[in-house]
Amino acid sequence: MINRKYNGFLDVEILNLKFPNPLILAAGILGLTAPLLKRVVYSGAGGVVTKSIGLKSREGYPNPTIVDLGYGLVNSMGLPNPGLKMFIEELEELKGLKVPLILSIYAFSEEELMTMGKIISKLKAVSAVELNVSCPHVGGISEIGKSPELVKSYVKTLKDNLSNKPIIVKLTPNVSDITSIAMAAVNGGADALTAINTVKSMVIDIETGKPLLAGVFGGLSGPAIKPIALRCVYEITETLDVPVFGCGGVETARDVIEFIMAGAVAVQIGSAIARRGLRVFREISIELKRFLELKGFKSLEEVRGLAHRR
Ligand code: RRO
Repeated sequence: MINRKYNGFLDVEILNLKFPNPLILAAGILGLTAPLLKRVVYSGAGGVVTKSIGLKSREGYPNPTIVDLGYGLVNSMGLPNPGLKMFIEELEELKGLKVPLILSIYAFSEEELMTMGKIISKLKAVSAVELNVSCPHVGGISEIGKSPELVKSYVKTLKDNLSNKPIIVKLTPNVSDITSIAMAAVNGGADALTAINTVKSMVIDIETGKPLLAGVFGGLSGPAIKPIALRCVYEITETLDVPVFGCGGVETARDVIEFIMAGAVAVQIGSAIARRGLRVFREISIELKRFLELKGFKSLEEVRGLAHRR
């Protein structure tokens, strides 16, 4: 069993789930095994999102799969995962987790999603599902998140086949109007949104004159995309009254405050762990409390959406 202390006024309740703090592990980092996910919780995360899991296993792309540019990471992992049936063994070990566990999933067809929804409905360890329709460099997935019709239809299919678990839809920034995609997700039955997945990008090896990543295209994450993510959260929450998890370049308490002021209910943290280690969760929590105390805010709710005031 994992014992942890609650942090008082950093608590947030979203979708009837209690998060002891608003700092949640983003999909894709350390989310493939039960021991790693437990370590993230011990390190002070308020919740965790698993690596995206599909119905069938996938090897992912050959190396190199990640390039560190200093101001951000470009990854082209290619959705490596053991498939849902194998991953259930990891989830079995996570039943006693003291923070919400969000299962990230993807599907190449609505039939696959139907099957997955029925299986996931029975999984006690799963508090919510994050539907990934937004990986920028895996064909068959990236197209879903750019089409309002497909997003609505995929979300509805999941909704119809998933009982008793909220659905979060992770959106791509690689569209001209993210609000219309957000609206489609909500119309399909999404209970919350995550903004944003990585920004489609590439890196060239000037020695060979070829793309550096084996998958050619990749997704940019980290500090470079924070202003884009903030803009997306702001645009969505300006129009829609739906909980939005901010994701993209969160490294400090200042970043968290910016996302909450833009309208996010909580944030997800990924690349910062690669850059600073798992201590980011505790360090940001301490900084965050200090900020709230200093400014006289009694809770994060008082900060949320401040940037929308006119
Ligand atoms: O596995 C990946 O290559 C990957 C995924 Br599923 C995603 O959603 N976003 C990303 O940047 N990489």
